[in-house]
Amino acid sequence: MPRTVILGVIGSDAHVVGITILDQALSAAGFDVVNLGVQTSQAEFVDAAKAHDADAVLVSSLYGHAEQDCRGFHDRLASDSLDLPTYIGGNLAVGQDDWDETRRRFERMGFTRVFDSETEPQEAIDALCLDLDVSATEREGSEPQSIRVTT
Ligand code: B12
Repeated sequence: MPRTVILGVIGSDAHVVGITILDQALSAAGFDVVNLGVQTSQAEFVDAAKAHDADAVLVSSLYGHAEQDCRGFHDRLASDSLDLPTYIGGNLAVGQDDWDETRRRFERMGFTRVFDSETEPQEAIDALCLDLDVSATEREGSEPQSIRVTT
């Protein structure tokens, strides 16, 4: 059965290229992707997860305000009884900082997995397959994704 993932860029962030690539890669790998696009509020993520009976929520943030945009996000999910893996990825802090500390900060906020801006789509696909118990048979036919844009 296809797994449904909610994907979007949180807050006032308008960087669209990353989620477009993730959407294409996840769709090609057999996931049903509900792409909420850019400038998505916490409420829109939660409502979409509920409406689509989602299996996972993938949050993207590039502009450096992820921490403030995600504050209270997991409380909202919990208050709607949504217990599902949540991933966040992108440029999660302002400027250069210690990645391990950034990762730990977002894990403490409740995210299941935290990805940096060097993440290849295949890493997210592999993690989803693991976290959602997608069997090898179900994965057959989905080619490894090597889509990459260098800026
Ligand atoms: C293009 C761009 C823009 C364009 C965006 C156009 C558009 N509609 O998309 C414009 C010019 C509008 C823009 C504006 C701004 N930008 Co800009 N922008 C970039 C730039 C050059 C490229 C981003 C991009 O498209 N990358 C290509 C895609 C493929 O990569 P990606 O987005 O990183 O996504 C990949 C990974 O991060 C990862 N990923 C991303 N999300 C997720 C989520 C999950 C769950 C997973 C698993 C993985 C994952 O997978 C993706 C695919 O491989 C980056 C610098 C850079 N080289 O990254 C700056 C950058 C992101 N921008 C930056 C800034 C500061 C801004 C502005 C605030 C500038 C300003 N003062 O106005 C505004 C914000 C406007 C807004 N409201 O969002 C900073 C952010 C700094 C920070 N975080 O510390 C950067 C890093 C530039 C810099 N070095 O300072 N920007």
